Amino acid sequence: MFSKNIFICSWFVFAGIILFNQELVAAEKKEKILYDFCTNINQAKCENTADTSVTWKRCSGKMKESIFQHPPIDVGKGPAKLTYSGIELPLPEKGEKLFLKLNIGMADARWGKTEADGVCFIIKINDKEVFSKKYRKQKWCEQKIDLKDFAGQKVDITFMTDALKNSDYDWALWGKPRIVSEGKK
Ligand SMILES: [Ca+2]
Repeated sequence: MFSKNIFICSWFVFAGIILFNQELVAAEKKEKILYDFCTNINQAKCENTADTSVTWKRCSGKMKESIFQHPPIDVGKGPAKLTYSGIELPLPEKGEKLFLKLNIGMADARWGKTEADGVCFIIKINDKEVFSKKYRKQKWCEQKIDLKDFAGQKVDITFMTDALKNSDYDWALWGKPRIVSEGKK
């Protein structure tokens, strides 16, 4: 009887894992990428930065295609800026929604005794701030910004990193930034 119960329990766990994985696959399928910021970086205007480039740096050991954006070494110069102009956002079809999706994180590095304080990640759309977060972890943090207020418009999108009090190890990453529609399979 005991071994029979173990067999039944194992079967339910196995079935649960299968169903869970199927849901993950379905969730992935729902996302349709409309604009990839890494691919189109040559279209963007880059200002006031120590270094901005597309990269595959690690964050908590996990690599993602990313935009590396280091603010100026001299914090008095203000934030680094990367502006994509004239992006045409479609009107979503019934049952769909538009989002700007990405991960933020600081690239892996041994900081030692430094006073590294991270950066403030900022996104503006047509000069309106739609995202702002101070962050210093070497760990991906997923973000999802609803673009419903901008659907059907031609927009300028600016990614900014502010050094805060110092620029030590301000190895800021925008992981896989992209505009997507979600909702339909
Ligand atoms: Ca900093």
